[in-house]
Amino acid sequence: MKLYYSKGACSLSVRILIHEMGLSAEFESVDLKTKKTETGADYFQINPKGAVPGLLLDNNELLTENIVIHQYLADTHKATNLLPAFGDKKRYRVVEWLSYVSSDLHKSFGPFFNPDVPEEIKEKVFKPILKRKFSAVEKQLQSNPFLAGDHFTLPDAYLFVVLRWMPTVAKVNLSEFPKLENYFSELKKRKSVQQALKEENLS
Ligand SMILES: N[C@@H](CCC(=O)N[C@@H](CS)C(=O)NCC(=O)O)C(=O)O
Repeated sequence: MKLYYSKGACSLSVRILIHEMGLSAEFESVDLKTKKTETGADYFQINPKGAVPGLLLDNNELLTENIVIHQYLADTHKATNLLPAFGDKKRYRVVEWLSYVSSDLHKSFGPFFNPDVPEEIKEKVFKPILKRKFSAVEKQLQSNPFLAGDHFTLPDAYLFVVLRWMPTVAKVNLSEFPKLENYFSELKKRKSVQQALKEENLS
């Protein structure tokens, strides 16, 4: 399989999970501005949505959408530590958080990635929304070491990526969220996370 990714983008969560599961994969970077891949291919021809991640399967099908790729990888490799099996009620807690990270946390960064949104609007309108969304996660981490309970599951890989954007993209200091700050520094020590960061030349 091959992961189409962009440095530091949400596709980093898939790379973390690939290493978490000990899978082998090829990686091809995509310039999200020009929509060209590192081999010069037109990414729109590969993925009409133009977004990463895109996971090219061995049968040449392309799978898109973070939360679908996450579940596909865990299910097809029976990684029930990352995503409990069908029938296990805990599965829905994992998917619940996965959905929250994707649709609430990730998407709240949209205005901060957009250079056309004035700084004042970012500060006054979008930053409070972002902080409120992260406050719910801070609360969850007060009684749980990981998002869905006592061990690392799929949404933790995704949360790690969006937490990286807090100071760099949204200019929010993580010290405002002590549990999240501690969680983030613990995740940075994880082997899969370190390997993924190293491969994308990120600190
Ligand atoms: N709905 C997609 C969105 C993924 C997404 O927002 N990817 C960003 C990078 S973090 C991207 O490729 N943006 C460029 C674009 O959409 O043109 C998913 O959940 O996987």
